[in-house]
Amino acid sequence: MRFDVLTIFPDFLKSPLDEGIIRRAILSKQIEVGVTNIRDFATDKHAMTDDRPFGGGEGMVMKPDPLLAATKKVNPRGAGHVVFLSPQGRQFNQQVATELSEREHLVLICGRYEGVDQRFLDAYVDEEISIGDFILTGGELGAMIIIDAVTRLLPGAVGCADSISNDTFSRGGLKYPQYTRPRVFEGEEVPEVLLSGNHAAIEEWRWLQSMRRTKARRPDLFAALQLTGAEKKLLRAQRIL
Ligand code: 9D3
Repeated sequence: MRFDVLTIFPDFLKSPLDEGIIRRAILSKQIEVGVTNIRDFATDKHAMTDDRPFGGGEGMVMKPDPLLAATKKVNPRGAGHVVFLSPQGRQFNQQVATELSEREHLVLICGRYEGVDQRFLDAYVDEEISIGDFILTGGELGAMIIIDAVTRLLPGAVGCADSISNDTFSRGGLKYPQYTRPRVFEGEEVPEVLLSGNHAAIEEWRWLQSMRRTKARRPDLFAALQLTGAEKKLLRAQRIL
């Protein structure tokens, strides 16, 4: 899979692409990541990528022509899926990550300033994606989040397939609490069941912990769980349901 990021701050992406699973995915050619400086495609002598809004008002707007030239450079046949990172976009989540992971080429366009000329968005952007309801200074970290979440879904990127199928959002509940050595930390013991060697008991304890947590912290996820009759009975016995 190939990602192309268009940005006026290419260095923003450098170090997160050079660590851990993403770095390994690049080295093993699972993914290719191109980072393109939009400023290199500016046409005027000052290499301006933004200008004042028609109609007046605060802030600057990204000019459409440098964005188009940069987009044509990385996506000459228009075959890639072009995403504009924007607070106005559809909200990114695990489902969107899965969907994007089925594409061969993603072009991720990062805005700065107050926005991008609408004529570029209308003609060359397939969809706008927001990473959540908070205000960032630009789309670069959003693009990085998409690269990160999508890459780990690609076959072979994460060590064992198990760690993906056990993910919070694929099973529908939050992760149970985990413990490692030492057995006593600042006077606090590890829950006894985890030392029992009784794997059925451990599995049930973990599932109940997961359900308790999900209900307390993410009532929205808890309400959406598809529970069997036996599971509901267990939850009632524990006063979780
Ligand atoms: C004072 C700024 N704004 C008025 C409320 C508009 C605004 C413009 C540009 C707000 C943020 C930004 C920069 N943000 C992004 O480019 C961005 C973003 C975000 O801010 N939140 C969540 N997802 C994304 S994806 C891109």
